[in-house]
Amino acid sequence: MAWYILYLLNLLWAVAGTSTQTQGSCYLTIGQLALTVMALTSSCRDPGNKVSILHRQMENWAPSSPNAQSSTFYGPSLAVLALCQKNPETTLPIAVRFAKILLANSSPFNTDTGAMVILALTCMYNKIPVGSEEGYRSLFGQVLEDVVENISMKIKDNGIIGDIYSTGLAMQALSVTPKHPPKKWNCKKTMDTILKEIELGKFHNPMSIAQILPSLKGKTYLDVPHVSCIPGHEGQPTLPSQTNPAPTSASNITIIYTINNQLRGVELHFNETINVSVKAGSVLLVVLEEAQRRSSMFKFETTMTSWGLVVSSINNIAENVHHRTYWQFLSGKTPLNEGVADYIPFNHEHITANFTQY
Ligand code: B12
Ligand SMILES: *[C@@H]1O[C@H](CO)[C@@H](O)[C@H](O)[C@H]1NC(C)=O
Ligand SMILES: *[C@@H]1O[C@H](CO)[C@@H](O)[C@H](O)[C@H]1NC(C)=O
Ligand SMILES: *[C@@H]1O[C@H](CO)[C@@H](O)[C@H](O)[C@H]1NC(C)=O
Ligand SMILES: *[C@@H]1O[C@H](CO)[C@@H](O)[C@H](O)[C@H]1NC(C)=O
Ligand SMILES: *[C@@H]1O[C@H](CO)[C@@H](O)[C@H](O)[C@H]1NC(C)=O
Repeated sequence: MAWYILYLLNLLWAVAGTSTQTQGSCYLTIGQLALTVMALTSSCRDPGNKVSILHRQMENWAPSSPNAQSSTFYGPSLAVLALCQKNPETTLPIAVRFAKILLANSSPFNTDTGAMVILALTCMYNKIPVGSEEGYRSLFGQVLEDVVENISMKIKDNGIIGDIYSTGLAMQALSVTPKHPPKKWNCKKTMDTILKEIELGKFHNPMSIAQILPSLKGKTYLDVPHVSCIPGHEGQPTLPSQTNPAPTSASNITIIYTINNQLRGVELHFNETINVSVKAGSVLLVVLEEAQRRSSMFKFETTMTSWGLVVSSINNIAENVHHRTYWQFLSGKTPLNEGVADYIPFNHEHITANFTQY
């Protein structure tokens, strides 16, 4: 039992370590710093001065704009959660300011972010120091109620909450929140559907496993401070042996691949399509490589992240956090719910990479 959690947190820790290396050892985002603190705590290591650095960064944090997209609150939610677990009293002013910003924001709801907000503010709600103003309770309670209502509207008939990759975080959120969803949540149905998706092989990305595991084991990120740290009990988890099935078919399929930039620099706009032939069962990344091999117009670059490779630039147009631009991938008109290194396209599928804003 325990090693599952250890495995998860070691994984998070390893991931945190990797991103430190790729981005230079002194630059971590607020969210990465928060994940590092929680991963260290739960693998029985001392986060040292990282907690006070995170505290200071959150004191100076402000949303990128008054109408910032919800997903930009994901990292700060992780920070409030990590700080709340370490010291709820000193986190109070930070959490109050964060809660007020959330109430004032009206951008479209994002399930992953909503789940993380619920975990963070539930931690605060449960740890409001005795004798504090009643106002804190009602502020956190109000935000929790709103977000729980929004998340409950994302519960589908088959139990999936948002999409399959937000369901794990949403399950954690719904199982701890003091505010009850207006729509009844059938936890067993969600669990059954997720187990089926796992059998179908949808959870092979290590980060997707890390985010679904706690819910399957009846744990949440709120359990992080309660991991028991007995010296000498940090046994190595046994990793399952690799069971990749041998590729069965060597036949080729054709993918119609479009790259579209109507956003950056009028004189740089382009809308190009190419037909690419790849072996059936290849991931989308192979399609991009084949397109690049055939035409310099389809040149692209990738960046390594916790979820794997992100396509950061195509035809010299690069994503930019300050402009909130990125390359969104679509099948027809539907955004993909996996990255290029995981998604397996089907024959004659029309894949578009569209330069857009979040
Ligand atoms: C914010 C966010 C984004 C932002 C990231 C930029 C930013 N600065 O905020 C934007 C909008 C650009 C984005 C893009 C995409 N995203 Co996104 N994203 C998230 C979200 C909500 C939070 C990530 C975060 O802040 N983590 C906290 C920080 C501290 O950790 P981090 O490791 O530093 O975070 C980085 C990575 O998560 C990375 N990243 C974000 N999304 C994705 C997706 C993929 C496939 C990869 C490899 C990396 C990656 O960007 C983060 C910032 O640098 C997660 C939700 C979740 N459950 O994790 C989804 C999530 C990771 N994204 C997802 C997807 C599908 C995508 C897209 C593929 C969507 C699309 N159709 O194009 C694209 C990537 C396309 C490409 N060019 O390769 C899925 C991944 C599922 C999977 N099995 O692979 C998630 C889980 C959402 C979901 N529930 O479906 N995303
Ligand atoms: C709930 O969703 C609505 C509609 O997407 C949004 O305007 C509102 O800001 C969300 N509320 C919270 C607290 O996330
Ligand atoms: C891009 O090209 C496709 C056809 O190749 C066309 O259907 C689409 O409307 C074009 N989009 C823009 C924005 O020009
Ligand atoms: C690409 O394939 C589609 C059908 O799959 C076809 O209609 C189109 O003419 C092809 N384009 C090129 C440039 O080969
Ligand atoms: C099959 O796809 C590979 C790339 O994966 C390509 O090199 C090869 O030329 C393709 N074969 C045919 C017959 O198109
Ligand atoms: C592509 O991005 C542009 C710019 O953001 C946007 O206007 C357009 O609707 C997007 N197209 C699709 C199919 O999402």
